[in-house]
Amino acid sequence: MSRSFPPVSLIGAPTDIGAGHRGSSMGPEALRIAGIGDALSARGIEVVDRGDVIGPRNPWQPPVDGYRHLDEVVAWNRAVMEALGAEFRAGRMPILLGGDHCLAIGSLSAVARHCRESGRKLRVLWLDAHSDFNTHEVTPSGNIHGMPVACACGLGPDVLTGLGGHVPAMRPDQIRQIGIRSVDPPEKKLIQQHGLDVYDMRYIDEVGMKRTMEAALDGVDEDTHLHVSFDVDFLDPSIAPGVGTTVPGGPNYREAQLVMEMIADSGRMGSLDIMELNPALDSHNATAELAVDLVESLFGKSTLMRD
Ligand code: NNH
Ligand code: MN
Ligand code: MN
Ligand code: MN
Repeated sequence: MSRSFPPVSLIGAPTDIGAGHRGSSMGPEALRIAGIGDALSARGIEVVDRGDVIGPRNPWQPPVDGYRHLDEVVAWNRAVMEALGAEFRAGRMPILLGGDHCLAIGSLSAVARHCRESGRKLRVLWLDAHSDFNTHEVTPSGNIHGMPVACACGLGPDVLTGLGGHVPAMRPDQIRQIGIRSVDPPEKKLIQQHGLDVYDMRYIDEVGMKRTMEAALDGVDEDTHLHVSFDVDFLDPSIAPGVGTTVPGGPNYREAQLVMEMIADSGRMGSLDIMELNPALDSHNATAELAVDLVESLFGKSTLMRD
């Protein structure tokens, strides 16, 4: 099958403001060096690199009231939300190059707003080892990269939950989490209370990745905007060491390719985050190169034999 993709805009957000390890601030440049722009152009996609949004430096302070760097996180997310919003208004597909995963608060706010304004249905695929559903009351770390899904569902400080002007930005039933294998005990309670759909590694091991993705994509139709939030720590650390919080037992190379291919086959991806890549912990940019390889599949590469 041949597909056409809308024009793509790359937007870097070079910060580790919400993480517990320094270094994901170098993620956007590592993805560029791994050739993300050329890889997409080579697939016939019109790509513009908008450069980086800017925000405050990381003061590397301990958490206050369960949040580390809340003011700075707000500033970065506002910048991300505005940059993505401009791309949606221009009819383009934004790819956010993180940066740590707290920046998904800004991208989810922008995507939710785009869907409200265009009357489209929203489906978020959250590819991650972690659920990122913590609140300041229960967080074990104070790191806001563990909180973006909760914030999008209205659990969090007003400055973050209200970023896009509509609280909550989305409902839990619009989200599917895939690859989960590290959830903090009180976070698990919150997930159960809010009915979040989690396809954890146990589920994937039992039913297989194909059926997992069929379930996660069920109900996606031509009116659906699919947002993919790809935390690189989703991948097994044996193939993706360049992240701050590795968790063993993740999807292998072939499973990850299938995830991307099935998303491509849906034809509905409207926006993408590539988050948590940490070049300071990587080996010769291998994790960045793997991320680019997977992004090519997201844009239809590995299904060429099925044309
Ligand atoms: N759950 C932990 C926390 O909230 C770790 C979150 N780390 C992530 N999330 N990388 O994707 O601190
Ligand atoms: Mn994450
Ligand atoms: Mn993670
Ligand atoms: Mn759209």
